[in-house]
Amino acid sequence: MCFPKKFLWGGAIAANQAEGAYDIDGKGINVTDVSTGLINVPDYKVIPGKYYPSHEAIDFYHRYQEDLELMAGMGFNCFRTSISWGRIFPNGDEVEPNEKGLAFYDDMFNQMLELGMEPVITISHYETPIHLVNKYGGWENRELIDFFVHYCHTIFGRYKNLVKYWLTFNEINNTHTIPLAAAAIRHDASMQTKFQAAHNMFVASAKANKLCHEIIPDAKIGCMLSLSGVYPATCKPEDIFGAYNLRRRSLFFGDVMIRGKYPGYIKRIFEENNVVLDTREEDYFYIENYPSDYLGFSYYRTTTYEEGMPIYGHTGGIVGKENPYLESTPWGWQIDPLGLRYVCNELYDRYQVPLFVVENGLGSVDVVEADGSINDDYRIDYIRDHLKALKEAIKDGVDIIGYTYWGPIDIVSAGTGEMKKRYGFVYVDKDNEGHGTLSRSKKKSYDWFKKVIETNGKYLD
Ligand code: BGP
Repeated sequence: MCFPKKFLWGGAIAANQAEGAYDIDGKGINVTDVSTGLINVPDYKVIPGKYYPSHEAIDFYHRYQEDLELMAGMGFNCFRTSISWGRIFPNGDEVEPNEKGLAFYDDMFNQMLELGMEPVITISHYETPIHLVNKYGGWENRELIDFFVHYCHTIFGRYKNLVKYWLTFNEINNTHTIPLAAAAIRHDASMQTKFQAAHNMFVASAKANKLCHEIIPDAKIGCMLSLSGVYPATCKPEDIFGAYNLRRRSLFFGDVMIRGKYPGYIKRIFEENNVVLDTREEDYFYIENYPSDYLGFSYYRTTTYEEGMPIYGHTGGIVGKENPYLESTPWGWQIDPLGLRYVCNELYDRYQVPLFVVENGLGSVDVVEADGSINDDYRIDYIRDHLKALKEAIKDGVDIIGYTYWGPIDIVSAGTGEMKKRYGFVYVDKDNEGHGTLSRSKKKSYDWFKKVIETNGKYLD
């Protein structure tokens, strides 16, 4: 038993971390354009003269033809990226879309299909127009539901013959930890604001699901959560229950979006924290009747939780106490392949819908040798071990439809804004200060991953 026949093999990026061209062809400014890295406090507007790594990024906007060919060269049969909302509706609240933005993605998706790659498209990957934050207060405001639905209507209609796999909000559960990026609310938003924003996004997502099925009957539309794992730090019952509860802070999002209703445990959290949601009767109708078709998720690492400890999170998920049994990346992300098998089982037991690993990868420091080669054996090891774990999860009976490796070409790190934190099979010559030729070259992992795909995951060692 191995990977299923039509398994989706590919890579994943996001517009804001790759495209650059942040103010070109009518694009508006979005939430990541005003930040130098999501772990930093955002500026809420572009400060003239300040260096923002994502403004040029790797210039995928002008180089995607070459880059997509490199991806197809590894045998990818799918490719995940996002549509930058502000290229289509610069401020987010316009009636008429920006034709240049629409045409850009027309070309890109057509090229993917010509190269044999199914587009997997995130509708909102940390790219809400900043105008919607500054004028309306972001997703806390119900008006955003209509703006989002209008945006979805526009892109579903335009790309209905090109895109069959959609995801609504990237890592929607990061509303708690990276509020501006994930929910377009201020970085210091209250719990009340966060849950209200989440509610409005649930309604918007359900409405998008409905619309998607009406406009593109053969499409699948999923939700997307950050689901790196959490273990109890010890076998002390308080740690075990605390870790369980902490995990439910994330699973809550899946519970609403897939199971279609608010779970009992969250009502208790609302009560204890004086959270009172502003809702309409029809919200629950949409949430219940238009759930996600599949669960897309990111998995990078695991962490541990000890009762009472302060919790924070970043792009890799919740950060707790270090696990003495695991090794870490240079950025302190603990590497745990078995954790991926654990999480796949956990999620499938809970939801019974197809799972799609839409992000998994190793951010590390790469060295270019004198002969130009880059020997990233550590990356090969990371992927090999995670794919082995995924294989085991499939043997356990979990329905996994695909694996898109995060950052198959080096891009700007979402969390830190660095170029030094590289994930790619393809190296991009650019440093943290923005210097470099932007030329692309293959790392050792490129040919290795190609062989993995060629053999549908049989060749790993
Ligand atoms: C996820 C995001 C991605 C991506 C990844 C890696 O949270 O969906 O956008 O960047 O994390 O994080 P980083 O770039 O901070 O290493």
